[in-house]
Amino acid sequence: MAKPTDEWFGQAFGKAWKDKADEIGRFNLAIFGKTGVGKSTLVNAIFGSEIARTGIGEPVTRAEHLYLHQSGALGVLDTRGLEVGRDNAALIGELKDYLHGMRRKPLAEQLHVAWYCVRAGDRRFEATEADFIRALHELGLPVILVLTQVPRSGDRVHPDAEALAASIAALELPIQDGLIHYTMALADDFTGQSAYGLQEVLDATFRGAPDGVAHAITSAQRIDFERKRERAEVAVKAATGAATTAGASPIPFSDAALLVPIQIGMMASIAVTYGISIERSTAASIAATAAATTAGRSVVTNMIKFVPGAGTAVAAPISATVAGTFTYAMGHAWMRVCERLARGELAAVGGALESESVHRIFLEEFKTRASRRKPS
Ligand SMILES: Nc1nc2c(ncn2[C@@H]2O[C@H](COP(=O)(O)OP(=O)(O)O)[C@@H](O)[C@H]2O)c(=O)[nH]1
Ligand SMILES: [Mg+2]
Repeated sequence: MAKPTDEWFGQAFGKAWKDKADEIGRFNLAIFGKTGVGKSTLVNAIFGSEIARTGIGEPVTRAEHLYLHQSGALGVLDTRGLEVGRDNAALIGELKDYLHGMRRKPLAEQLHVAWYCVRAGDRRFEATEADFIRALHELGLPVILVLTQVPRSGDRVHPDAEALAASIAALELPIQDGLIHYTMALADDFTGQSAYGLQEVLDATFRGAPDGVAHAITSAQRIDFERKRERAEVAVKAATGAATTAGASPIPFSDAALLVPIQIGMMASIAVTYGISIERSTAASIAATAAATTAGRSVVTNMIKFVPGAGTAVAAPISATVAGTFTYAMGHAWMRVCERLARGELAAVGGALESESVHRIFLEEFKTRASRRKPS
């Protein structure tokens, strides 16, 4: 087996990342509502700003009024040049064509959920908007109804928004869970409004979407770190189990690199779940495990000294317990790094400062986890 040098490690990590991203696939969201109600702002608040910056996206129908923006595990279908309410027939017609073309494609290519946005301040909801929502439902799309830019005082939303919601509710539209969501996607310092309601929209999106895209939604969204942690822990558990099995042989210390592919797969999976790009997570994974600093010595030989019970002599075997603990600690240390990266808490990409912070955070958490884990 090749020595896990930085280059080797980076390539193996990149390949594992791509495999994992392919496996997770894509969550495709359609957003509708009148121009300027806050659709893009809401998508960005929940999924990050990548989508808005990707420009106009690709037209997906011949009539070219539907555009799909893709970014990692997320696809956003947007409309251009047609207005909901005014151009319902044309819009629904194009959507029907699109959905028809999708029918035989894999799940990751299909449209999963629609958000319909109404700006609370407009104080009106037209009959044609209700018709449009019913038409979406008939096309088989779960519709999540969102009131945008709803001012709130304490835990009381603006009475006008409540009145608007009540008038919409009276229409008994076929919407997800029968719920109308109040939201404020952006905080406003001037009026003192804070953002709220985003988690509820995300939860409804999970309920509406097929189970097969839950991992893609988890990966694409950036507000619910609890869900990311849960997914990442599944990957850590699986890798810990695999490493324990491998260690049960028991493997000689010099063959400890046998564990590395298991750990690379685990780390790539976690990076994808946290929505860290392939470039950034590859750089961070190298910085974290720092094979470079030890001039080609394996990650394992570099770090195993922190695992209680591990021999330090080259001839000493690695036990199942040590192999498991080692992998478990690595997984949690890497989760910590990915969470900090995803929250934007670490300095610029690829810079020396970021590499140093990544390495320090990883090692700290690794040591803590390795010393705390009880042998199973
Ligand atoms: N303060 C505040 N402004 C918002 C909010 N949502 C949208 N806006 C603003 O409303 C305008 C239109 O929003 P945009 O997302 O582009 O609307 P879209 O045409 O439906 O995609 C922009 O200037 C946004 O900054 C919000 O929740 N709070
Ligand atoms: Mg927009």
